[in-house]
Amino acid sequence: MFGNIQSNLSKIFRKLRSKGRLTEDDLNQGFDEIKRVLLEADVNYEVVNKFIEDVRERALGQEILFSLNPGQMVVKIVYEELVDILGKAKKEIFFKGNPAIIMLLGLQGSGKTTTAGKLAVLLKKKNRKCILVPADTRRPGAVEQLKQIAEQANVGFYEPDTDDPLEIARKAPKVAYINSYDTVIIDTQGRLHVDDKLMKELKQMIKIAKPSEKLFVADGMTGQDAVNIADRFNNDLDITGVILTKLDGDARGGAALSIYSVTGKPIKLIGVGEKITDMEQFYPDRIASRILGMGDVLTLIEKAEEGFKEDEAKRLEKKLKKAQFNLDDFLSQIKQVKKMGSLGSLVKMIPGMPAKGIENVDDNVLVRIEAIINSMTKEERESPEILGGSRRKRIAMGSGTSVQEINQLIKQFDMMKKMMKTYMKGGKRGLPF
Ligand SMILES: Nc1nc2c(ncn2[C@@H]2O[C@H](COP(=O)(O)OP(=O)(O)OP(=O)(O)O)[C@@H](O)[C@H]2O)c(=O)[nH]1
Ligand SMILES: [Mg+2]
Repeated sequence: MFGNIQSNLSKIFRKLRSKGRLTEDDLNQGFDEIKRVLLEADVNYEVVNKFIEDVRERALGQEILFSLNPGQMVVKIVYEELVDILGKAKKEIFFKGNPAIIMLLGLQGSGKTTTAGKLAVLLKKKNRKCILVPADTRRPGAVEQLKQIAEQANVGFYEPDTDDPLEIARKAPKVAYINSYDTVIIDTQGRLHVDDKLMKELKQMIKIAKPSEKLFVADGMTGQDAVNIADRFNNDLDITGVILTKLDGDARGGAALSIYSVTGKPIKLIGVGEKITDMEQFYPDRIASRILGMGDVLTLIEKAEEGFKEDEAKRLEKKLKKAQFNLDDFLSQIKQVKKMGSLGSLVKMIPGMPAKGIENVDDNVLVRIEAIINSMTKEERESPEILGGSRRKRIAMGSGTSVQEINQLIKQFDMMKKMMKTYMKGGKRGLPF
């Protein structure tokens, strides 16, 4: 997620931090570079301009030029301003009425139907009883697609007896109520472009169904286009929030960074993969830290908690905090990660792990890491610093790997530990700079 923007920004910050003192020229040059990176990521032009002006004003106003660590100060300001334009705080899905109605809106292929299933899975965890309603009756196969997704999510499905979306919007809530569903998720039709006919139909549906949430589903890969369309939907239909999909790919970040500032409507959830469980709450602070390349220990811990037994997660969290992290933890974490699927995305959240290239960590590599660690004694796993040449040779023999691979593993482990220490020193929200 946001790999390019992340690596470009860290280059700029590294440069700024490498200077003991910063002149006004240094700062202005830094801001120009940040501006370029944001524009390259397809962030809306006006949003970028305002962002840079806000950062500049704060930076120059805070006597940054004389502060002890000016580079760090700049990063802190950029981080806080990023959190602001991303929407400040997380926003929950809002439920009103029985059943509560959630409508998913958006262009063709943005991910509405997939999102309907993901949302139902997410809400099930909050004890909501969902029924999926197909109001997209025009595209062949659309009803069937949603039906299969409902089966997969193991939630209710409304079988329409008409092709008229308005009729469906009228009947489905009643059927849901009779069958004790408390949440109705309506999947609507997408069009290639925004057109008046679509808007008119959606407006009528909204009038009939009275949804408490009108969520605009936007393709996170598309940058400013998504923002313009969101703006149009918002003007016509007064959307209540946004779901950004496909952030697992190489989304440049433009949509995520602009959509709240342009529409005033918060991003509530993000889609991070094709699987039905690949949806997350959107946390502006966590995304900002991810964009700044800090890794995302918080999200990692939260994900881990779902997969781990509760006490195992607590133990890990404690260790993470103290940065007492040994090779056993490294291994058990990798094993848990394996269970949780989507390895690439999880590993990327570990602080210090480079965003690029890590996607290539495949199961084969994991098996070898596991073999290496299993060939170590208990003492060696707890204190890897005792691993001298002869021990490494023995472990290589025992695990069927090579000394180089062991060297590499230890190097990665050391790097991760070091990054965690730095990160944790500043508290959970601190900056590792
Ligand atoms: N990688 C990834 N793919 C996604 C995500 N969300 C949706 N997709 C994919 O995007 C494609 C389109 O998704 P749909 O849910 O069918 O989109 P839609 O908005 O319902 O499309 P129409 O019904 O044609 O308007 C599918 O191949 C999905 O698997 C996501 O978060 N990540
Ligand atoms: Mg669809």
